[in-house]
Amino acid sequence: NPTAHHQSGPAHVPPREPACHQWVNWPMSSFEPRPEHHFTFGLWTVGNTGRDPFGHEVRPPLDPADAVHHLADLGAYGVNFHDNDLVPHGSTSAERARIITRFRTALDATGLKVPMATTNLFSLPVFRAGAVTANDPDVRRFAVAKTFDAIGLAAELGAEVYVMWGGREGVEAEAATDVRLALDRYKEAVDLCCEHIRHHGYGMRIALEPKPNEPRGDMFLPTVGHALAFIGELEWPDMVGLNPEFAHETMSGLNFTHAVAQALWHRKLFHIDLNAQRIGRYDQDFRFGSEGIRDAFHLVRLLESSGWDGMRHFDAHAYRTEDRDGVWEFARGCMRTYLILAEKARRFDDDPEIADALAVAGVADLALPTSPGGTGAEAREELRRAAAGLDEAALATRGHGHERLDQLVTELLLGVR
Ligand code: GLT
Ligand code: MN
Ligand code: MN
Repeated sequence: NPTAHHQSGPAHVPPREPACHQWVNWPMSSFEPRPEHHFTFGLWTVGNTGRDPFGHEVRPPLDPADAVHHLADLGAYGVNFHDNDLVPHGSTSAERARIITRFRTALDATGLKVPMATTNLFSLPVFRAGAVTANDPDVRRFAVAKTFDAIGLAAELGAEVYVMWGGREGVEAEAATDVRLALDRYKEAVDLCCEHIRHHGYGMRIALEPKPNEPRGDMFLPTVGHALAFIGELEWPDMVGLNPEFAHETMSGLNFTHAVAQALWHRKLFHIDLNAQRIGRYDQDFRFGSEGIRDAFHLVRLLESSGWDGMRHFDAHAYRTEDRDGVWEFARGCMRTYLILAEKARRFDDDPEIADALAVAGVADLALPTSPGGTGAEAREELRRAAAGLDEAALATRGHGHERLDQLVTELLLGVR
């Protein structure tokens, strides 16, 4: 009787049972990161102090040498940095030398490498209206000179890839820039860096990193596609490629795997930033695979099946909820998820039912040329004749089995295959 129950008052409501969680004790598997997997992290990633636009730091700064030792213990291959992650802005040359010696000692002790380095062209107030695309030529000269110094530091520590992320290249007040001129200046800066690298014989390649917005309202070179087109206008296009980031293409609502595939197709994938991101949000830089696990799977499958021999770099950071232990859980999680997905990708290729579904979908037929005779007049005539003999209605009505194929992907990822 609900009325009686109501009248009996809260004192008679039985106390809530404590929630009981009986988790399976998952056995330790073989997904142990090792240097040969080529996993790398930035000093700014594991060293992220949890500061955000609304809140202060929640973790103390991480000493670069400590970062090196921890990453090596976790099985990473390398560590990357911005000039000022390692050598704080304004350091004297004596301080610079001392810092580098200490860092190099840690690298030598652990065998960790520095495959990539970059310049911080976004934190200093001087870059508030842009760095290499600022309207003020003095700011641009300051930015390019800082980049030359950072390239020198990168070379000193053996980096082979130099990343250019234009964090402040962009605008909020549209009338305050001229995009065509800004691109002239962007090109000028990249050309200057290429000449600088060539002059010193550093043998380094430059990887441009696109991002649509944040911290600027609109940023120049917003997507992989924009950057690929831009490279064609450079003085040394062969020296310049892409460093696409999972979160950045996803922020644009684009398919990151397709962006990476196209960069590979143009032979322009020089480096990659792995993390996780939900569409329509701020730049989240979450642990790899923590969002969009299917997208992460397709990406790993692409990288692994394409024979990508570059770095698997995680440009991500631990949640702000975490202490130092949580940071190392985060780093380990990025690498383990990658390895688990690589294993799933191999299983995908070995699964007979999936092979059958792929055959029904005709995926392998995409490798067959549309015009086997080429593009000449005779071949075009042949193509016409072949098309004329086709049964359009039969082609139009058949199903392609994508539902079954896609469900098989889901079941593989959910661990029931
Ligand atoms: C910064 C940015 C990243 C870039 C880094 C390289 S710095 O953390 O959010 O996407 O890759 O400059
Ligand atoms: Mn990011
Ligand atoms: Mn990045």
